[in-house]
Amino acid sequence: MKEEHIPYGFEKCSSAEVEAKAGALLNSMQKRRSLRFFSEEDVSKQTIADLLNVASSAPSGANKQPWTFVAISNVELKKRIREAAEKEEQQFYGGRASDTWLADLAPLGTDWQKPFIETAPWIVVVFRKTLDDDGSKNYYVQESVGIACGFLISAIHQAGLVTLTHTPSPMNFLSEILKRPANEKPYLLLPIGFPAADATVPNIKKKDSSEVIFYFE
Ligand code: IYR
Repeated sequence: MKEEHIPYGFEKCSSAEVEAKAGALLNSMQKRRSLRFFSEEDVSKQTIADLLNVASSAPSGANKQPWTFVAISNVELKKRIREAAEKEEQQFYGGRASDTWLADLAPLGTDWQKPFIETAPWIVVVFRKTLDDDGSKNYYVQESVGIACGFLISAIHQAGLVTLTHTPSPMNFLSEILKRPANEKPYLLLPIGFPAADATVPNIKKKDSSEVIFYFE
């Protein structure tokens, strides 16, 4: 059944303002980096709630919002998740990953150890809903949840915090530890917090825009 349409309430900016806003956003977003070294400094629950509500405002297939965000600051739970993630990662780095994959990861300097899962004040585990809670179909689930996570990563940066997209593989242990129902599958784990005072990042570069952006005018 078609819903009533209501006015959008758009606040129009001049093209000069639009250009200035886009430029400022580019400048800000180009400073974003995936961080692996976190401070133990606390982040308020209100902050996390606001960021997760930004993520949950993302567009999704048929507006079904096929996601669940589980935010964890509980120390014992973070420890259990770290231990379970490291068990999987030990196997990944110790033989499950192909030599090509490990060679591709080498510039990042990652290994099986994931201390950030415990150090960061919050970790958020994102679940994708293969089916909705009422058993109805969801659409473009991977795309929708990916877009919501993009919103979240961007919001975390805009709020002055840092994160990392961590994908322990396989990550079914997250469903068990966090007691999620069978229609939800773990999608991504994001530690959220402030960077450690001595945090470093690998000296890697993004592709030049000429390699990734093409125009027809
Ligand atoms: N899940 C592992 C491996 C890993 C895989 C990719 I692709 C990365 O970009 C980074 C890491 C880990 O988190 O270390």
